[in-house]
Amino acid sequence: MAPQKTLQAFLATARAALTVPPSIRPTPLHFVVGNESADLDSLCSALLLAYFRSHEPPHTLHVPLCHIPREDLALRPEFSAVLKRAAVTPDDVLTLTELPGRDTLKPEDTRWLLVDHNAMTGDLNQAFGSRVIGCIDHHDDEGKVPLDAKPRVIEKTGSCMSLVVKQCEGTWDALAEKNDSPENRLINRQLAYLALGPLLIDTSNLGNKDKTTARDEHAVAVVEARISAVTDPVLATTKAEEGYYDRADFFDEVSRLKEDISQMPIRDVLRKDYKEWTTVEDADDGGSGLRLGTSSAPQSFAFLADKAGGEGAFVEELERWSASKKVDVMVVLTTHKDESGKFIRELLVWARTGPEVVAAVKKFVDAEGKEKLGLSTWGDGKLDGEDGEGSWRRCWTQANTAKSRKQIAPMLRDVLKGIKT
Ligand SMILES: [Mn+2]
Repeated sequence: MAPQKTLQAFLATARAALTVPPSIRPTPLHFVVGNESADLDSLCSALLLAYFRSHEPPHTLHVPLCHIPREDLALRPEFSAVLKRAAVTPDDVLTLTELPGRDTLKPEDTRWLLVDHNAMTGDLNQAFGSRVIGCIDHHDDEGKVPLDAKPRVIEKTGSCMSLVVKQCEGTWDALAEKNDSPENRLINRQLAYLALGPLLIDTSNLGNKDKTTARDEHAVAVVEARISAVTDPVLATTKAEEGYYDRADFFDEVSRLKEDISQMPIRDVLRKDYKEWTTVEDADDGGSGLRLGTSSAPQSFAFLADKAGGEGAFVEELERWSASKKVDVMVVLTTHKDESGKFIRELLVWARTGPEVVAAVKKFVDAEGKEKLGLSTWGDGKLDGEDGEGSWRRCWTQANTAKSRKQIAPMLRDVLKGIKT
């Protein structure tokens, strides 16, 4: 096994593979990419999996790609904070902006590993959907990745990172055993922080019983052992490197950054954690599938309405966003804690493009939503609205806080699939 690179050196190698003339680029070129919401889990899972796949036989370079344009990295200060612990900056990572154009990067010269999703979406799917060779994911299986793909890991865990750690554990142990120098320990401590960020965020510091699994707990134990293995103050340039570690402190730091949307305009809040599906394959290629858009926000609707300048102004912002994304159904899912510290979920669903879509969404509410999700009208219906038969919007408080986008999006996809287009 080749000696371990720092994450920064690894990313420089990956960048070089994208920027060299096509004639000397490794072929096929392997990529690891997370889902389009590009949350901490997707971003860090792609980095860590690409790193270890590149370090284990047959030492095929895997390029980790953030599934967003470079400018969108600025919406994710929590990612920058975790990267800092791994001694890299957002300038070091690779985004869609650095992906060479189709004129020089032929789909047949690429291979793609998906993390934190199991069906490629968006522009990448248009170009490279047929070049997916495996996945590691914790969402519902959409049946797109061939059953004999390797790896093909789909398992319910709080964080996809837990499955990535499981997958890489053997290689990581072997590399660490082979070189026990202080320098190498420091590299492994930096990589451990990369894993720890999403592990703690996705499980609320292992405190959310609805999400946390034994795999998540195991992964945290694995990476914390690597963090506490560094005690050499000579190499340290920061308090974190000196060996100081407190799980709650780290969790607080990252979650505070993730939840701070005070400086963000509403459009950026909707953009920061956005995921979209179409009901028909390749529908964005001029087909006639229905489009479902979903934004998750880490603050309440009251906060968002206040930020926008009132409920009416918030609905206008949402209208603009939904129109720009051309979605048939727009969903906003919020999470926050109330004054007593109780965890609250709220849900807004807006069927926008005609009576059939409205009927399907009402069916979801009556048949599944009300009972399974425990929906009750939000704010005396101040965010509700309809426009003839073609548009219908409702906002609720969601009593069943165990159901997140992971469960709600597939429910909505199911009712929308029933519509002939
Ligand atoms: Mn995830």
